[in-house]
Amino acid sequence: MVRRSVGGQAGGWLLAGTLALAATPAAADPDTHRDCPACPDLVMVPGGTAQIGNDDRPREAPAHQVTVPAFWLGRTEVTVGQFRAFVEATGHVTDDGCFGWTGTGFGEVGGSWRDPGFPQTDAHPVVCVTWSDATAYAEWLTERTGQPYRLPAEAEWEFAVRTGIADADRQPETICRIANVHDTTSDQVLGMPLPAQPCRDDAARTAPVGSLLPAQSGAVDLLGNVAEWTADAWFDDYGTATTDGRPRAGSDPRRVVRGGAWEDDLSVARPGSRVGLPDGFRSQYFGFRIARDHQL
Ligand SMILES: [Ca+2]
Ligand SMILES: [Ca+2]
Repeated sequence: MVRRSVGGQAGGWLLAGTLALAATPAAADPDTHRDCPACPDLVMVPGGTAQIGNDDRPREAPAHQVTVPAFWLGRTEVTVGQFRAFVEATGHVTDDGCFGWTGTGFGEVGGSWRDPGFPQTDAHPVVCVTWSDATAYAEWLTERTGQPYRLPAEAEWEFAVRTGIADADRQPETICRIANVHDTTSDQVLGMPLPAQPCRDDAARTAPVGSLLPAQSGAVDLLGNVAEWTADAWFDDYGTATTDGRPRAGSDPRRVVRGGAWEDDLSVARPGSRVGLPDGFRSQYFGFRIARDHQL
């Protein structure tokens, strides 16, 4: 597979037309790792310090610095095929029902992760899964490999986007190169009463993971495709945020979801956007990716 990346080293963002081309399979990439043949690929997010949050948006304030150790992050969102392997191996029981686009409005569409209301292959990101389903998947990987799998903290997730995707690649006309969002494709096919981005990613709903360009770390689809459950309990702002990349625990049953999805525009599909949903919520727009500490 040919890997191309956007984003870049500090002060050296790669621009459209000068994308780095490296015919390196993911499994052979020195910064890509897999703990078992069927385990998700991991990419290393280099540690460092960055500013996250936004002072001009109450739910994202205050902007603050975080210093995050290097960590492994799932290269892709967990796929239908990967989640099916987990269900078949463990007998994990999921609940049916899912929120999404009914064709005429937003509401309950029935179905389940097996049948979310639109066609998916095993290469698509799994949807209609709860936070509990996601954490159970991570726990299964831990049991299987002996490695401490978990969901990423929201600070880790935002750090990975802000340090791995350049501002130039997150503009209305360029976002479709890196993110499956509500674009001209979904606008034409679905007719949702939502603003669409003025670009084309060729996916009306979910796309096979890795269809678009990766971030500098090699992670794909951080923004868009499916929004991603994180480890954090919901807090209304960043007032009690950690500064070392650890997730926040709390009594609120809502969990933080990041990145926006295939029905979102840049008001949601951007680094700082935070959404809190009950941990049992299932949506055509929500999936997850896994993470683990960097301790090789
Ligand atoms: Ca799209
Ligand atoms: Ca995503």
